[in-house]
Order: sequence, then C-alpha cells, then structure tokens
Amino acid sequence: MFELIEDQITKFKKIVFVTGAGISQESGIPTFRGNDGLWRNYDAMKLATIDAFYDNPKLVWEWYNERRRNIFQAKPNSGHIAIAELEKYAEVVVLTQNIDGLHQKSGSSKVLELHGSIVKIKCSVCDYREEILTEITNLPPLCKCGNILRPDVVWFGESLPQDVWQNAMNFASKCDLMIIAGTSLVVSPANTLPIYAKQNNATLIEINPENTTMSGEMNLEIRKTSAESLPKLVS
Ligand code: BV8
Ligand code: ZN
Repeated sequence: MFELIEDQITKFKKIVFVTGAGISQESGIPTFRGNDGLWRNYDAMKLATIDAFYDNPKLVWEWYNERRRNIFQAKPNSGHIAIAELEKYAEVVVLTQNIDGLHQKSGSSKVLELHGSIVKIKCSVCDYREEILTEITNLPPLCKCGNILRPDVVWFGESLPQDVWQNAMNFASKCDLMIIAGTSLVVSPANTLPIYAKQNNATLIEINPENTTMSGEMNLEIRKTSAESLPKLVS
C-alpha cells in the first residue's frame, strides 16, 4: 500500500492525518492502552474526568505534571517529521488526539488538538486561560476568581470544543487521503473521523502494528508498521 502511496503522493491534494498516542511512542511518551500504557498504573476513566479532578485535584494534577515533565523532554520522532515534510507536496491537516504538542514542534502548520493541550490550563468557572511552559507547580494554581485551574484538556464525558470538532469533521469529509496513525480508534468521537473520509471516497491508510476496532468495520487498508515507516512517504 505504501508503494501505491509513494508513487501517487502527488495525486493526493488534501491529506488528513488522524493521530493518537502511538505516533508519540517513539518519542518516549507512553501510549494509553498499549502494554507500556499510561493508563496501566492509573484507571483512565477514573483520572481523566472532571469528577476525579474535583474529588482529588492533587492526584490528577500530579498525574498531568508527571506527563508534562516527560513531554517537556520529548522530541518529535521521524513519524512527526515525515508528516510535517509532506506539506511540501499537498495540503496536510493533522487531527490529533494527543496533547503533547509534538506535531507542532516537528513543523506541522495545521494541527487541530481534538483533546486539548498539556501546556494549557483553564478555570472551570470563569474563562481565564493560561499556558504552563516551564514552571510546574505541585498543586493546581488558583485563578484570579479564586477557583482552582485545571488542565485545558477534554476529559471523558466532556464534549470536544465545538469549533475544533466542526473543523475536524469538515477536513475529514473533504480530504482525498486520510492516514490514521498510532491510534486504537477506541475513543469517540475522534474514532468516527475515518467514516467521514470514507463517505467522501478518500483513500484510507492505517499505520499501526495492530488491527484496530474500526479497521474491520470499514475495511481500512492496513499497513502494519510503526510510525517509523512514515518517512518513506516523503523519500
Ligand atoms: C464525548 C485527553 C460527548 C486527556 C482523552 C461510557 C462512559 C462515558 C463515556 C463514554 C462511554 N462510552 C463511550 C463514551 C464516550 C467517550 C469514549 O470514547 N470513551 C471510550 C474510553 C470508550 N468519549 C468521550 O467522553 C469524549 N467526549 O463523547 O462527548 C459526550 C458528552 C457528555 C457525555 C457523554 C458523551 C471525550 C473523549 C476525550 C477523552 N480524553 N485525552 C488526556 O490525554 O489526559 S482520551 C485519550 O485517549 C487520549 O486523547 C488518547 O489519544 C486517546 C485515544 O487513545 P489513542 O491515542 O488511540 O491511544 P491508545 O493507547 O489507545 O492506542 C495507541 C495505538 O498506537 C495502538 O493501537 C497501538 O497499536 C499503536 N501504536 C503503538 N506504537 C506505535 C503504534 N502505531 C504506530 N507506530 C507505533 N510505533
Ligand atoms: Zn476563574
């Protein structure tokens, strides 16, 4: 399938990537559900929720701090870089479930962070927002309005930002090539994006060493490989 892509890359004008934790695995950031899984030591559904944060803000804040420290050290890998380089050949949009900012760091210019960003924090009462670029506090900082600030990420049971989701669906339904890289496609609504592309007769490619749930249902053409294979796209 990659051979097909390599000699036809110029044919594709609107390329959309849907990425997940697997694309950052080679940058040393654990995935969510793999055996290196981030969730392994914690129960995702327990920590990545607003209830968990209000029940135990210190624990949830520390969990994000641990990930923040790891992400601040992480560098984009050749998969991120290959995606950024594709912008020389076509319009490329990255719809990522990741909150690590590595696509932007690798030079991708059009990235939609479907689930937010680990450097951003916000107040859940007023609309105050800020970024954490270096200094990591042990406890969630207080907002000027007196409430604690929380990670500006989408937790389970929370809706994705309306504008981000609308744009993501729009890009997915207008692309001629969708490459799904490094995601188990377990989490909705992000896992519905390949359906929008398929409905628009886009070519679908999945880069994942495993089969994923949606692949079967949508007979996605599976490319069993790691994110390392992405560089072939631009060689
Ligand atoms: C919503 C941000 C409407 C925070 C994340 C029952 C109860 C409650 C809710 C639900 C339910 N059933 C369904 C739902 C909806 C729920 C959901 O989908 N739950 C799942 C668990 C079933 N979704 C939501 O709640 C969403 N909101 O639906 O709003 C609504 C409103 C109110 C009430 C209900 C609904 C919000 C979802 C967003 C959650 N936030 N993250 C944070 O990061 O801390 S999700 C989290 O999972 C990350 O964003 C992560 O990216 C994402 C998806 O995981 P993956 O990225 O796919 O990672 P994973 O480890 O799973 O897979 C990695 C893959 O990479 C593997 O396939 C592996 O093989 C592959 N891989 C590994 N190495 C490589 C590789 N591939 C290539 N190369 C390699 N080297
Ligand atoms: Zn506030």
